[in-house]
Amino acid sequence: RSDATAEKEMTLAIIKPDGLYDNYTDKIKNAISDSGFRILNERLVQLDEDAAMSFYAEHSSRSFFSDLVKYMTSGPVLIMVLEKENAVADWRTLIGPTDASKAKITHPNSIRAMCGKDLQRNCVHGSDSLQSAQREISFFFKEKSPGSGSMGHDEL
Ligand code: RTP
Ligand code: MG
Repeated sequence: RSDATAEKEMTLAIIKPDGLYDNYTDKIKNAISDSGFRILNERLVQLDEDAAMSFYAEHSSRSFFSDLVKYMTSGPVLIMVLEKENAVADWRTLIGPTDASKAKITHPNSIRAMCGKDLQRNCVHGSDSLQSAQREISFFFKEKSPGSGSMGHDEL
């Protein structure tokens, strides 16, 4: 629906270090707008180890956690708040499955098929639920009281 009563939803998208390094920003942003999302806010940041660990805290006990933190701190990332009806689920669908090498076969039109490489280097992030989206948006965009600093988010 596109009528004024349609419920908009917000989700958090990240272009990960490999996506920026390989210059996929414009292609990803085109896919975002072609799919009806609006970019409400964006920041280019360099995550430090603490920020990456805290952002992906749900995975702290996984064997891939330290590799994930190394990957996410290996270069700048572009953080975006996307808005659309059903934004959380629709962004997950648009990015495709976690393993980009499999996405190339099973979801060839997905963003991860376009710009990802493998299970780790999959070029984009998407919130996995409405609750995650709210946590992740405030993680990067919450108003900070003066003097509270900006832990782990070095603005570029
Ligand atoms: P994301 O949170 O970044 O949107 O990715 P996702 O939901 O599709 O996958 P998730 O299970 O949340 O994993 C987070 C990120 O960790 C890296 N990963 N590495 N080596 C491995 O086994 C492995 N598994 C996952 C990926 O970068 C994945 O996106
Ligand atoms: Mg996830």
